[in-house]
Amino acid sequence: MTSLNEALAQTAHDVERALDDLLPIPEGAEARVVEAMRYAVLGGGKRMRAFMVMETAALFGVDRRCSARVAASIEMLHAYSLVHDDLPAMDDDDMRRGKPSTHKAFDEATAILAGDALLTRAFEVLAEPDTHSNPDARCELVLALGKASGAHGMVGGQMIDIASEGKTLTADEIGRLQALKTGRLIQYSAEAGAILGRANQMQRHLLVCYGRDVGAAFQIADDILDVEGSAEDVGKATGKDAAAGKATLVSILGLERAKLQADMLAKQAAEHLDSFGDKAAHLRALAALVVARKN
Ligand code: GRG
Repeated sequence: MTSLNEALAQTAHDVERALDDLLPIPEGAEARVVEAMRYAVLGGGKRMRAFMVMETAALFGVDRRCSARVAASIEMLHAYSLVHDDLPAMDDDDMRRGKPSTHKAFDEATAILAGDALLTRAFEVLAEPDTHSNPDARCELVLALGKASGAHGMVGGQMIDIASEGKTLTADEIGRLQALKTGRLIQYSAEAGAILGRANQMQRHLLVCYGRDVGAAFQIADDILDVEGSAEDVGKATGKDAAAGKATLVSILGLERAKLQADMLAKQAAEHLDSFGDKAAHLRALAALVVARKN
């Protein structure tokens, strides 16, 4: 069995290649938007969502060429959310992944279009026949990603976040906001492998629970990094939540209890994988890494 780090590096390599293939630069003036898309999605990021897709798919012996396409699709959608989130109208961040944000490297209009086109391309890739020979599987992937990323998922969470500025949220309200804003895409990443592998209902449910708990642990770890991490390690400005007076589980529970909560969620996530045996070792290790990470 390869180590988690080797497996993460292999996935990053496979997904990078898939993204490169899936985003060819066209002739003509529209080339600029594809250059911005490539700038936003290639050559950076931990590829955690991609890894979850490929590892959950591997539980069912799915061809890596198919799971790499779904992994590339989720990374496109994730990159769109980061490009739009960094815009002056949203979080107004100049740096992302240790380099200038897309609107800084290009311009705001191009960044908006690049985000839009990454979002659209993500769904297009899922619908293409090379993603799965069974059209039902492709349709289920499109449906699940739509639910996870739209107004009842990530975009809804972002809206709640914006609407909550200056308000005091309860721990439950913060939990819901985060489950939508970041949790749903991470949950989808684990569910996607089950869809690709034509898993039975129980297997799919267990992977959804795993993804949900990893997502919740990830978000608490992100909030802890915003307090404890350095901008150099994290690749973007830190301390933004406190500066914006934003309530997070860290500000409500305190650092120590937030860390305990994240650890508990990571352990619970791993327990959902018991019935998958040794094949799920990397996914269990990922749950632990999510709360121990420094970036
Ligand atoms: C603008 C439509 C729209 C949605 C924005 C997800 C999101 C909603 C915004 C991202 C802002 C943010 C920093 C959220 C905190 C959690 C998060 C998604 C962090 C970035 O994900 P990582 O750490 O990033 O997986 P890498 O760069 O490793 O891919």
